[in-house]
Amino acid sequence: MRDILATMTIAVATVFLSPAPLVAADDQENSDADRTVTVEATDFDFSPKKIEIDSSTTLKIVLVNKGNVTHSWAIPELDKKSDRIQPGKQTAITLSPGEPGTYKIACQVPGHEQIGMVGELVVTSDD
Ligand SMILES: [Cu+2]
Repeated sequence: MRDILATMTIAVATVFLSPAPLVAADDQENSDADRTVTVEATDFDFSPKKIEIDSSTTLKIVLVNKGNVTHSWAIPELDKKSDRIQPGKQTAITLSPGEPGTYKIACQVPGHEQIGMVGELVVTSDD
């Protein structure tokens, strides 16, 4: 019994002392992504603007708002959009494009796309 308790204590301690950052519930939900890309939103641009993936890839986008106004990251053609987030906040979305092609990325806050807050997701065939 003592040994079991000791083992459990070590296991719990390991979880808490793990150097990996604690992830939010959203991240755990989407932990099956093949690739994670952190996109910084500024006023009024994305970095990176262009993302290239293979059509079999499940992509997770972590959007970090480094600007001074609300921003989002969306691919209307794939019906995928992040939450609109305040300056200093971040959010995540996961997508599996499937079909090769070039998809337009845009911030969906009114007016931002029109002043160039756009990007491109290039999905290449994996065969
Ligand atoms: Cu924006």
